[in-house]
Amino acid sequence: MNKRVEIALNDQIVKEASSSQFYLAMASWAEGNGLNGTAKFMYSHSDEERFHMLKLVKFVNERGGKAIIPAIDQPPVEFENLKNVFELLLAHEISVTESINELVDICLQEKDYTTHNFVQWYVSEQLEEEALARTMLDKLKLVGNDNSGLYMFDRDLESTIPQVNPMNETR
Ligand code: OFO
Repeated sequence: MNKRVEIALNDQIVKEASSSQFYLAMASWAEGNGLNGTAKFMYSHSDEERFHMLKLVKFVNERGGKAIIPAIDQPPVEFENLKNVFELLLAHEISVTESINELVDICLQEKDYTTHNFVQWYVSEQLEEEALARTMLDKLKLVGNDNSGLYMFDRDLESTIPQVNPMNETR
């Protein structure tokens, strides 16, 4: 496997693993604050990110590279409020999209079209995740500080959770 592509894929493994831990921290915070819908959504999102990481690990190893399982910085323990959680989620997803775009660029520069093809899955995934985060934030802006609105937002989130367990997805 092309060395530069391998390094970029391993960097992406770190980002996906960090995303998983970040959303796990959000899930745990939400659970501790009685926001059960948000907690379920974030637990599920954390699982999805772990799946994104695993998909990269397997791809690197199957193509003759060496996947490195990274240590991860501790995510925050406390969040200001629900809006803050979704603001951080959107900012995080935007930074992951930038790094996926960087990865696409490296694949093209190195003429690694197989990896380029593989990475397209992540390009679409980021598009969906950013759109979802923006929708959530728009809703939260409408709700403001209204407690009954926040209650309904949290309750509605339960039905937004993907029904399919990403860990069972095949590529
Ligand atoms: Fe891995 O999809 Fe977002 O971060």
